[in-house]
Amino acid sequence: MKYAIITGASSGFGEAIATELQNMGYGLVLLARRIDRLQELQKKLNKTEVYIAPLDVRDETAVQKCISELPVHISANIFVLINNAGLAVGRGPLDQGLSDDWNRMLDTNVKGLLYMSHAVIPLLAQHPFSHLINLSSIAGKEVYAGGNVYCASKHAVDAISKSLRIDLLEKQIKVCNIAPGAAQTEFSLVRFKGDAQTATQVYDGFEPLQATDIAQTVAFILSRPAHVSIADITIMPSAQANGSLFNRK
Ligand code: NDP
Ligand code: 8X3
Repeated sequence: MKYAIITGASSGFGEAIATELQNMGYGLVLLARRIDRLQELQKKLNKTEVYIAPLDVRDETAVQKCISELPVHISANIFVLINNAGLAVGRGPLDQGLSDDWNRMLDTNVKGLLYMSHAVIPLLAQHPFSHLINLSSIAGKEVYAGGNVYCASKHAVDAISKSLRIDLLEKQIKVCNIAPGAAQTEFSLVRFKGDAQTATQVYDGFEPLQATDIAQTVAFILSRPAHVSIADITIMPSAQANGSLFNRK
């Protein structure tokens, strides 16, 4: 069986991708900090083998330990890494921002993605035409008001995806960068630190993407023939033109 590792599988895109990949016949390695959420998901995903482990991707030692402790039948068959774990914390002018928020975003979105990639690439390299998929954002393509550090972190993901495509060319690992626009998950609730009203207002007056839209995009990427590499996908709600322009009714 082919296995896929998904970070940030306890919610939103990661959870939806896990469901989609189960339906495609993959075994799953699901990682996130909230192990109770992963246990619930493991119960639901009963059509395949699901290995779960608590992991904070910001902890380099924990990342290395987690990957090195995978059972051999899984570690020998890793065909997909989805670097999905990430978050925005706060939104506003830089001079009014908090360094703790910046550190959480940069440590998770950039350094966590590097730690995971470094640990898993040797496993992917055992299988020609395996996939490394990074969740960047429309915020990795352009900046918007108040987005400063989050946008910087996702621009970094975009740059790392491009660099990995060069670094992994000879290893025959396909690298894809996905850049979604506004999607209704727990993302805004996290960004606004539990303020549900402000989080809901983000999606006022238009139909946002759902996590399943991203999961179906991942399924499309993974189902291309070996000679086809989907390098970069920007996917937005129909009511979104760029990082900051929405057609709200
Ligand atoms: P959610 O908040 O619903 O999910 C985020 C996931 O990341 C959770 O499973 C969370 O798990 C995990 N996570 C956060 N920090 C860590 C950490 N330190 N270690 C391990 N896991 C962590 O948001 P989305 O599903 O929307 O976001 C998924 C990705 O997509 C993120 O990278 C986000 O930046 C990106 N994105 C989101 C968009 C949107 O509009 N929703 C648009 C474009 C990109 P736990 O808390 O259990 O650790
Ligand atoms: C999440 C989408 O527009 O808030 O990456 O940056 S946005």
